[in-house]
Amino acid sequence: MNTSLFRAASRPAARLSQIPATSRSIAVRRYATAFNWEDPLLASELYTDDELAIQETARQYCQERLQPRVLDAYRNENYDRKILEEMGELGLLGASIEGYGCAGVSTVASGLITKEVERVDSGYRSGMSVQSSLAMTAIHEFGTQELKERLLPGLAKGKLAGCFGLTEPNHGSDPGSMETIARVHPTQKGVYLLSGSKTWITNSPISDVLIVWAKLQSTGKIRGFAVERSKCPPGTLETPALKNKSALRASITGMIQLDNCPVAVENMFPVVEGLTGPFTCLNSARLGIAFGAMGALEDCINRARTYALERKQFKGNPLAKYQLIQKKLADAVTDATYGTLAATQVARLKDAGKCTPEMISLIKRQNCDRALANSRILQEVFGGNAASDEYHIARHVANLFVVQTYEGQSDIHALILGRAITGVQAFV
Ligand code: TGC
Ligand code: FAD
Repeated sequence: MNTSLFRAASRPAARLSQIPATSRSIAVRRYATAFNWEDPLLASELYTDDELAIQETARQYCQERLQPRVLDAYRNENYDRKILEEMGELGLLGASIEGYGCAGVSTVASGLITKEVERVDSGYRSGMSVQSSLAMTAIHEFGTQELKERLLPGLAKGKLAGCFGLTEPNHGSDPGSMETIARVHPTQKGVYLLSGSKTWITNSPISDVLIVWAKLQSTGKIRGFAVERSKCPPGTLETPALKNKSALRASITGMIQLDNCPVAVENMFPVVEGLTGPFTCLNSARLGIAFGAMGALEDCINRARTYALERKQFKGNPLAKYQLIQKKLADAVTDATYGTLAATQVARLKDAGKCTPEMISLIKRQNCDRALANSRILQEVFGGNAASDEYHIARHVANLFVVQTYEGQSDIHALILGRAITGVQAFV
């Protein structure tokens, strides 16, 4: 018998009245009087004054400059290239990078920017994320000093546009099997020839700097290249747009086709090898998406609530009076609240050097899944009017399907988590 445990259990417990008043003082329980449905658990109290000011700047730009353009952009599948320059002017591009003309803000502030952009449209957030988290992060983390100094300031200002080519027609969830190759130029010293094709690449048709991940023919190892369009001879680089998308129509998407495209060895990332390179950039972009998806969901909530208060059915009652409608709103508000808090916590951990990729998989998956599921249910509040694009809800629903798919489809993130939980690899 464990006698010490037995003795501890038989010792009389201290009466609460014997505990010093300071330890038990919940003298008067006070509750705030007003519940704020737009920020139910007061996430804003977790942000610094600077972070709140940055969010406000981003929100003002997005509501005043992007929201009025989005319907036309979506209808005509037309991405306005000037948006990158406008964002650059405000310091929204590569915002968490220090130096090179970037703002150097916290990961939380960067997430809040993403949330405000996606509140308008996931496609606008996509264009910004690819420029910032994927193209700029790749150069910042892995490029030579010369590449950083030459390319980052132009990307930060939006004067240069960037993209990130990992996915191929035959390899999406499994980029490790990519077929794009880089071989040493047979006659020119210090030059690689890149051949292969990448597909579903955000920004590729307008990009000046294309980050391309390819296998070295000599070693079979994946390496990253910053391909500069202006340096590619005619016929070696094509970036046709993929038109008639059913979602993400306010962003521009295309292919990257490389046919013995010469790239100087100085444009190859010198140190990083294997999937660690692209996945390091994806960690940053996936964290941004976890915030962004909550912005899109909050816009759906706001619109559905307004509609439910204004639309009357049965004896002149607003839809908002009916319990089934209230439940849809309660579920969505709850998920948006939890998702925002979780993303904030992971962003703080990232700045403290305590974040793991699995944490990011957890919030990318959960926030995208919940944003998609709730937006789809909130769509029902609009009845037939949901079919009109002027109510904006159908656009968010269509977009959120893609957001749940790119940067690792949700089930892929479940398998990443499953591997971390069990120690058993599902991908082999
Ligand atoms: P696995 O064996 O797991 O890993 C291979 C190597 O990579 C390292 N690694 C990571 N490093 C840093 N961060 C991470 N998150 C990492 N995950 C893995 C790992 O340590 C290993 O290193 P080493 O040195 O041992 O070689 O690789 P796997 O082939 O088994 O991978 C499986 C899986 C599912 C994890 C992976 O392939 C995956 O995540 N697939 C999803 C693909 C994806 O996310 N594609 C995104 C394309 S870009 C995009 O969609 C942009 S859209 C943007 C927009 O428009 O907003
Ligand atoms: P697949 O890999 O063929 O997967 C199809 C389905 O099978 C998915 O549901 C997946 O979860 C499931 N599946 C696959 N493997 C497994 C498994 N082992 N176990 C269980 N289920 C599995 N890529 C870039 O590189 N850069 C970009 O800028 C970019 N932008 C994009 C923009 C848009 C609008 C879109 C639609 C895509 C973009 N992508 C980009 C590509 C995106 O990352 C891929 O579509 C995504 O990674 C999924 O790959 P896939 O489409 O080939 O699907």
